[in-house]
Amino acid sequence: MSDLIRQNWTTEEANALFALPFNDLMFKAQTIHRQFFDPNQVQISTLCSIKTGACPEDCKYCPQSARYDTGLEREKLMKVEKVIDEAKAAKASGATRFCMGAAWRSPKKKDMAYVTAMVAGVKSLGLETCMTLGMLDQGQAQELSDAGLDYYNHNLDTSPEFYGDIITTRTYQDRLDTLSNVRHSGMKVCSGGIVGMGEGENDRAGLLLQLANMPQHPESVPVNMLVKVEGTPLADQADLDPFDFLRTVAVARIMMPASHVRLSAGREEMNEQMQAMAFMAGANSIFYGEKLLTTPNPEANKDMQLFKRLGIKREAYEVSEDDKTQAETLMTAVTEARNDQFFYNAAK
Ligand code: SAM
Ligand code: DTB
Ligand code: SF4
Repeated sequence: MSDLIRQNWTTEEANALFALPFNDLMFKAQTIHRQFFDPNQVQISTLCSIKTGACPEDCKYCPQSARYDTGLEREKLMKVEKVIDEAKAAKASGATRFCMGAAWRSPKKKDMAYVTAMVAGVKSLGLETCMTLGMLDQGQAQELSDAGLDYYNHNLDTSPEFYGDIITTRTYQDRLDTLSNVRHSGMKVCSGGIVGMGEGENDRAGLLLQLANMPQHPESVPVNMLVKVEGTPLADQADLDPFDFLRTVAVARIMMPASHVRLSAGREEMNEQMQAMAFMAGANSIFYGEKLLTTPNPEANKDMQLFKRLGIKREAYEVSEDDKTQAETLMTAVTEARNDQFFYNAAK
């Protein structure tokens, strides 16, 4: 394994990377990027909110928390059939991964049958699957892994030091425990954070240190720029200097050289030059499609035009025949085991 991939980063090293002159940092990030990836390929994932709003947690950035009046219309868990239709549309527009998100603290026992049916259904279309459902215990992580879920997204969001300013209803350790359960279940880990919440550069370094010093780096690292939503406590947060966002992407690339770094929420507020610079800094994944979970994202054809202008190709994904057969078998088992009422009617 390359000696560039390591888990013993120090605070001083992370701070020193952030302190590099911008051009030196960009050059270093791009140089490392080219040793691990084709610099002209970007992976694309489409998000789908399978359960929207009314979340009991108090994450200060989030439009879906029941504690803030953001005018968001709450929706119950989506029907399995509808989720599969959305996944078909995402596939037709060119996405290779379908990421399903629920505004839950953690899934309830009764939810598991529905979400595992969604995994099997989406996977049998030949898409990679990802879910973000809140905290998981070891049993729930195993159930999702056994259903064929490829990735689980659970963000650390920020540094341990700044975390308490943003969320009080679950601890940093709770998040680390979920990530450890996901890793042990055999699923791939997707974990990153949000910048622009009023944190300092040391907090951005602190977040990346946590991620890069895990026993194994997350395969996927989303770097979100805060989407300021009216009604949330962070609605009036001052803008982050765009160069500080780009520095965070570059340092993520350097500290986790083989991980996909995702240019995530916040692209709607970025111009195309800034997005191009993020790809130069080592970002090689985006959320694709008009909507994130509840807020707008650039239109799909605008992204395709940008890719064309930059000579960027979508990263291909081929589902293995074994995986496809397993998903189809699971789908048959799920549909046979449950009557149509269960499968096709809206879940409670
Ligand atoms: N409820 C689950 C949880 O929090 O684990 C899953 C969904 S939650 C919306 C997933 C992630 O979206 C959060 O961890 C956060 O990093 C990101 N997010 C939510 N609201 C955001 C916002 N306004 N701007 C940027 N990122 C946001
Ligand atoms: C992640 O890191 N960002 C995505 C995904 N994981 C689930 C979510 C972004 C949400 C932005 C606010 C919204 O649309 O509700
Ligand atoms: Fe709930 Fe997730 Fe939003 Fe936090 S980020 S309020 S847990 S939906």
